[in-house]
Amino acid sequence: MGIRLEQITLREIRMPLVHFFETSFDRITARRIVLVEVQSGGVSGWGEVTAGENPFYNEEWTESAWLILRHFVAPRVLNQTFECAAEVGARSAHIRGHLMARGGLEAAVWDLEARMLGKPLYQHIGQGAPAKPNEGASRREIPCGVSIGIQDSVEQLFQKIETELAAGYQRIKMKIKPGWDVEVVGQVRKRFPGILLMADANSAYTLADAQRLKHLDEFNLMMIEQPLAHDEIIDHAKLQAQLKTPICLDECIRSAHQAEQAIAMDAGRIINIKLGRVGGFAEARRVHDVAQKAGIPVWCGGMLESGIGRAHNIALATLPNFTLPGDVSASRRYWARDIIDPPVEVTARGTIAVRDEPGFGYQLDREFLDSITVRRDSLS
Ligand code: OSB
Ligand code: MG
Repeated sequence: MGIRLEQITLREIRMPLVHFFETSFDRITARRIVLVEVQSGGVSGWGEVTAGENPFYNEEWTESAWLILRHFVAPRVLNQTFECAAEVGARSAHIRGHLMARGGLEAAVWDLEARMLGKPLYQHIGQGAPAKPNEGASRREIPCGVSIGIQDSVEQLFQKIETELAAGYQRIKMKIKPGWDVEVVGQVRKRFPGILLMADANSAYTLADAQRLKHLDEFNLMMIEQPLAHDEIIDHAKLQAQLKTPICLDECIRSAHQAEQAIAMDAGRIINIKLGRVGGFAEARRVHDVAQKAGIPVWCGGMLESGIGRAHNIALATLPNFTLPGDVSASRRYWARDIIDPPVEVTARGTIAVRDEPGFGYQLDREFLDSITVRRDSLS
């Protein structure tokens, strides 16, 4: 089956968050999200660009993603025929970086291909994946954790954690930064002695902070995520050698090759895989496979996605080596109203049930989507 991309539509939507989200690099209250719709033979596939509003997580942001897609990616794939979605990434591989922009389009083509085959996306991406130790097929329910941003007070953080535990979430990730780290993590651990807890620094430290970070070893954290620079692997290896707590790599893993290098030098013992950060499903699967071979567990990260990106993350997290609870959680934690129907919901045991409809598995709420679209560009 060939896929000819006959039309590509970019949209930007604006969605206010129900609660601000603060990391070591910024605080945001609303998202500006680029969506990509690809069409072939009357069928549409959808993808979401996971770039943030500012170039602070990595170098991409809403505007750069729009321009790269409009001027460089779309012209290279429009009216081209692909054997399969896995080939799409290569067509824009000579564009340096901009993996989230490229990944948004790539993911849309996987969704399109799954729909053309009448298959759920999770089954489609799972094809050829090595089986889990005890089961033959993909996971039908994915384990969920939550990522809780920096709050205005420790009391507010406690309240958030209570709420999420009551909802059933299996692990709590808290954001840290200098000034909101060892003390606060210690207080959280004291208040919630038994929970699965981890901390994410989003590159807020350097090796010079090793002594401070070592104090985190006292709190039985599952992992410390990306403590050092966004593009640094070697220093993470130097830090890991001094820490008992496993380091989880996020920002600095953009490809399977980098994952292999990081694993070889023991720069981290867990990998957070984000679909956009690695440029789409084909590379995400390769990162997954490299980690699985090395005995390194992975989990699915989040970028405050709307329903489309969220549904793609759910599909990704069904692959066998996604053994740890991820950052993919219910729509209602982010949005008063999501763009998909039904919204993503979490069971009382802190899981998301995988849906069996073709493609990403949810209906689009078109009317709402149109009402929050602030610009649109259709190319054919
Ligand atoms: O580092 O995982 C991160 C959000 C924006 C940018 C970076 C990160 C995050 C999150 C939120 O932790 C995960 C989510 O709830 O989508
Ligand atoms: Mg992170």
